[in-house]
Amino acid sequence: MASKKSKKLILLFVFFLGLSVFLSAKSNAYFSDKISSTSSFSAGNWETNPKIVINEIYPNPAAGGLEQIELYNDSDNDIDLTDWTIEDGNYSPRSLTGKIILAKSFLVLTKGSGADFTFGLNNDGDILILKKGIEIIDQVSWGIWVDGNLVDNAVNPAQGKSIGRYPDGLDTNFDLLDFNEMNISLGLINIYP
Ligand SMILES: [Ca+2]
Ligand SMILES: [Ca+2]
Ligand SMILES: [Ca+2]
Repeated sequence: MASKKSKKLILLFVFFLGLSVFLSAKSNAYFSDKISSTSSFSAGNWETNPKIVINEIYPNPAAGGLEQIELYNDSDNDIDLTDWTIEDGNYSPRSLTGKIILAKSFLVLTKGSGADFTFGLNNDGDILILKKGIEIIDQVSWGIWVDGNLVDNAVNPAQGKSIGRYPDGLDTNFDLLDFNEMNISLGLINIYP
């Protein structure tokens, strides 16, 4: 009698043990699915986000030159910049609608009335912000521009020189390291100084 009862208890115990293992495995699997799908989603987001960067900045042109900005498309797809904007520290965005940047290619924006932008790139420091809608895709500060973290600002280029990422597209989000003063190469690959 007693052994039958304890057998029953053991069976019951084994049943609940199995049930709890099953449930925890299931919830773990669910949890890990959720985690992995979340992380792959955000990784995917980073991957599929258009990998366009502000690649070279020419704020202090040689006499007679125009300020210019080079964008670089570090993805394998051509990207339509409709609804994209670029702005400097005056935060008056200029539309890039109608422009297309080809895969692994450059797009040069030139200052001038009727040209691509009219804001001035301050020689002693400024910020450039590239946006897709309201989403910031890339931003770069140089010189003395106060962006909350002066330490990582890229250097001011001398007159007639630019600052550019080397290699093209390098983006560690630490402008001082990503950008070097270099000879201008607007529309062309950046050349190490
Ligand atoms: Ca300037
Ligand atoms: Ca900064
Ligand atoms: Ca270049």
